[in-house]
Amino acid sequence: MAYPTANKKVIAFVEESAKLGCPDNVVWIDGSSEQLEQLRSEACATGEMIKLNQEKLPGCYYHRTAQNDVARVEDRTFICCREKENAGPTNNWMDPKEAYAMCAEIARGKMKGRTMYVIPYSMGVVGSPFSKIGVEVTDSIYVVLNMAIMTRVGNACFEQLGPDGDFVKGYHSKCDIDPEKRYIMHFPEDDTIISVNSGYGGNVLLGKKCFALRIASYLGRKEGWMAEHMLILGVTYPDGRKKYLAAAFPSACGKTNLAMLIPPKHYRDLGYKVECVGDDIAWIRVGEDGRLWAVNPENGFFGVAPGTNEKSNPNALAATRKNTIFTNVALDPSDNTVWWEGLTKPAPAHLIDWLGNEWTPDSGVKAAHPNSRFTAPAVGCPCLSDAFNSKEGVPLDAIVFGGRRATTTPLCYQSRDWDHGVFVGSIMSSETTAAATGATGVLRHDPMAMKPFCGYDMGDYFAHWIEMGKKASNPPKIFNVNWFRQDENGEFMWPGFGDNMRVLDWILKRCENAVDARETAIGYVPYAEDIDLEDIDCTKETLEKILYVDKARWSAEADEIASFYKQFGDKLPAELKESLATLKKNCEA
Ligand code: OXD
Ligand code: MN
Repeated sequence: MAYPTANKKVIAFVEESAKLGCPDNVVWIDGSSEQLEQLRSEACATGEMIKLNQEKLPGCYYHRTAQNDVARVEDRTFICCREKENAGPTNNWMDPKEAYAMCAEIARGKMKGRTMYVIPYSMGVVGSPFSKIGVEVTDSIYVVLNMAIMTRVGNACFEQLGPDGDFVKGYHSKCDIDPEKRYIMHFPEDDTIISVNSGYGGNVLLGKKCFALRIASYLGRKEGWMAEHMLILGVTYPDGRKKYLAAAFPSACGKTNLAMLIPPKHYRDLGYKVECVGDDIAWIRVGEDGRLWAVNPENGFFGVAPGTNEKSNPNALAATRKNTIFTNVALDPSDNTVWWEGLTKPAPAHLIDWLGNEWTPDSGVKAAHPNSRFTAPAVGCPCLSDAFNSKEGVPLDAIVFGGRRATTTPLCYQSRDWDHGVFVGSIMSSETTAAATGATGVLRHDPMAMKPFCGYDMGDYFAHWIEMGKKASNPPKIFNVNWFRQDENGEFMWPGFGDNMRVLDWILKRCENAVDARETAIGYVPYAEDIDLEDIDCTKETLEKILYVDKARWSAEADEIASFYKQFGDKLPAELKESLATLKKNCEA
């Protein structure tokens, strides 16, 4: 057979994969629109995808996953490094030999009767010093078509790889979508990922969480850079200056909304603009200028559909109107379009829900799955930054951490310095969401929003963060935000969405030393009068409340952090221990 690459390692990987899965055919994805169009037709012919109304939603398709396969499976996700200790206390671990043998057993022959597709893809702009190449083999057309949106796919990747370049190997097989045999396995020491028995995006689009976070975080530590679960956005000022920030939030906590924020009217009238560089993942390096530079390695948005609407995120909605794949949302049979909770009010009178059942507003169930998704090309986003395709990335002025916290954490605070900022990231906790299987709304620690995505020992990861601060002579300032504070009646106290611009404005002013702040037990908190409250549904009194630092609560939080930290043992950097001791002391003062 003639191969589209002379890279022997790629050929060997594809041949071994075919030997294992025993597909009827092997098809190499070249990235051409003809080939992708052919695959769309095939997927529609078999019912794997449904073609939507091409006038209202040109290039858009619909897909349902199996009912038992709708979110990331953190309990079945493993880091398979040789020493268990190196996976750390927050990851599941399996011995690589055992894991390879188990996966081979599960996957053997499961591609029989199917085609195996070989997807060469680049995370990052092809040819950028940040970018890295992966090859995913899969028996799913849905995966091919999603990867073609989420990454840069095609033969140019082989050109970049050359005859003996290295790449990340990804083996995906749907097998029987058996939840008992579903495994998402990472072999960071071998640049390898194996995913079996799932068809849900986060488990099978191997460029995303598996490569761009779990494997990349491991590579980043080895090579001196960072892979983070962060959006990247740019703010353009009325005088044309641009500032960039990266922000880490746990899954389904509004990263896509923040990344595509539309500023309140009076900011727009003055000429402020927010542009999106990325909504989920940032790869960050130290530049020659001593600043941290970030790129978004992805090429599309795999966003949570419910809640996305003309008001909450018109930019994301616009991005989904063309060339998008919708998964597990509801179908509107009246015009063959899609619907999800929150898209319009009231809901349509009749839909087909994500399970394929007839649905009416009084059915008593959700029409779209809470973790239903759109896979939309980044180019379709009206506020996409010019820097999106930049090979160098963008210089960061600020790093922001945030979780979903009903109490305790104020709307915003700034760390005292880089090391204290690493502490602030490490103590993030948030209520769980539908993005992963398991109970939702449970408060859990999620340091830097990386708990499910760090490919090695999290204690070493904290140390790597401290190290990066030393390497950067001019690092970004670090902040924490919480859009989710609730009052006694469980109502959100901050309106969020576009109004979050007011907090970003304060953050960026702090980066220029253009505004004062109150020094508190936890760091620098805004004075209420420094947050712009023009035309907002939030009073100064409410703002004072959500900026209040309750020392008693923080003292209890400090005890909680101490018990969370115990699991890291000697790996916990001294800088973090010191910050914790300072917090406790400040709360008692
Ligand atoms: C995602 C997630 O899909 O974090 O981005 O689950
Ligand atoms: Mn994410």
